[in-house]
Amino acid sequence: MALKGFWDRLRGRVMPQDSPQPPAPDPEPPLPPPTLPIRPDVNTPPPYETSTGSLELPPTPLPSALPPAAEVRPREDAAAEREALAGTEPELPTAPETEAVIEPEPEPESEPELEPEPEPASRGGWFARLKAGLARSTARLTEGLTSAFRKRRLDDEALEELEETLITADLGVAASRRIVEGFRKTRFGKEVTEEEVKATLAESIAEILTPIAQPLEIEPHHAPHVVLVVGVNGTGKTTTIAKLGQQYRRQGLKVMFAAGDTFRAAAVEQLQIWGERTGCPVVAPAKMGADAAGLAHDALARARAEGMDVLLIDTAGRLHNKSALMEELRKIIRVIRRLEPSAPHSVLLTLDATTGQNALSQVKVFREMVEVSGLAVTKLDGSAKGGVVVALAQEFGLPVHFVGVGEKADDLRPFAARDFARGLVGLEQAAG
Ligand SMILES: Nc1nc2c(ncn2[C@@H]2O[C@H](COP(=O)(O)OP(=O)(O)OP(=O)(O)O)[C@@H](O)[C@H]2O)c(=O)[nH]1
Ligand SMILES: [Mg+2]
Repeated sequence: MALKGFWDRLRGRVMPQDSPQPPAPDPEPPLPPPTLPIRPDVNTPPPYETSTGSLELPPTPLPSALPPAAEVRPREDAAAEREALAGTEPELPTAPETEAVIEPEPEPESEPELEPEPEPASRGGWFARLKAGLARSTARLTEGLTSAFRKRRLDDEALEELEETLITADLGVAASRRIVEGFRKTRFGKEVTEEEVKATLAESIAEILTPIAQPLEIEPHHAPHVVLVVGVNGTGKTTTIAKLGQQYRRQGLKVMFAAGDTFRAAAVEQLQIWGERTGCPVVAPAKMGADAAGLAHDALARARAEGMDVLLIDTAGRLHNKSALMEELRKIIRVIRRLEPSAPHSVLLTLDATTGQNALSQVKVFREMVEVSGLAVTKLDGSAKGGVVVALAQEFGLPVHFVGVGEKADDLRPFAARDFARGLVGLEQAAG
């Protein structure tokens, strides 16, 4: 109960009243035969119930370019199913634990045409989109600056106001202090214009962000490079996988998706639709509630057999408590290491920028569960809290690989520190 309360607080959500504990789950089903059938009927969704009553994050108030991820299982079912996961250590499979199905890889001639990359080689075009995406964060930040710095001397009072503005804009206490101390050292007592303050601010922010702006290097010699994507429900795991699939395919890599969120039919379907759109085969559970670790194991075996360069594994973000989620994620890792001891090669945590400071707690909790190797910060387009990226950089120093500024496959870009910093304070892009 205490853990449950903690988990809900972490998500900053008010959850529906707990359901009574379900009866003990059935013993584990017998193992299926070790070979994986190719199932051409994978597009036929299994019957499932949908409801929209207990979404755990508010819907993003933007036009949806995606199949909604809103369907939620009754909590009782989830709890019962997860009890099995939280139980004693299962035998590691010598054969896959679940029957997985894979969409046949599209014939080359029927492969969906990837849309041409928008604004090819146009860094300026992308910057305009980033800046537009950050507009709400910028507005919040510059509102405070305008009142504090119109043609005035940079004194203690002004610096205090600056610090407050930065904290209000979600940059966090430590980063805000660091920035203000920089101002104190270089500008104290001088007359400053708002533009000068913005330029210096952008430089200070870029300094904090530069060390963590690191691309996610795919190492094709891993064949495949396995990326486990984790995060609280609704933070953008599935969408980010789709966006990454599209990008890597454009780079000429062979990419496979694994629908490891095995408890929601809608989650599996969402990934399958993205697989079709981006031309990435999807390994999906044969039935809802199948073991996620077994599915990941099967997916890795398939990805190897089919010479994939990248395997992106989707995971559930919503479990009835923290220990159940931790157990599931750790089990996935244990089981895929049976096949490939160096996997997963990346553990990507998705964070929803609209949750602001809550993103910091999410990083802490997920790092207790798994070895998070990098972050993707999504929904910067719908957020007034883009400053949280600076707080994340200051507090954890984890690489930020990508930022998401929309729901479409092209709305994910590598994280560029200087551009982000200038966009955040509302300046034009720096030359070079
Ligand atoms: N505006 C905006 N919306 C986004 C972005 N990334 C994801 N979304 C939307 O956020 C919603 C949730 O995204 P999902 O990818 O389904 O999130 P998830 O983490 O897989 O969620 P669960 O499967 O429920 O755990 C979807 O409606 C997405 O279209 C982004 O960068 N910007
Ligand atoms: Mg999902």
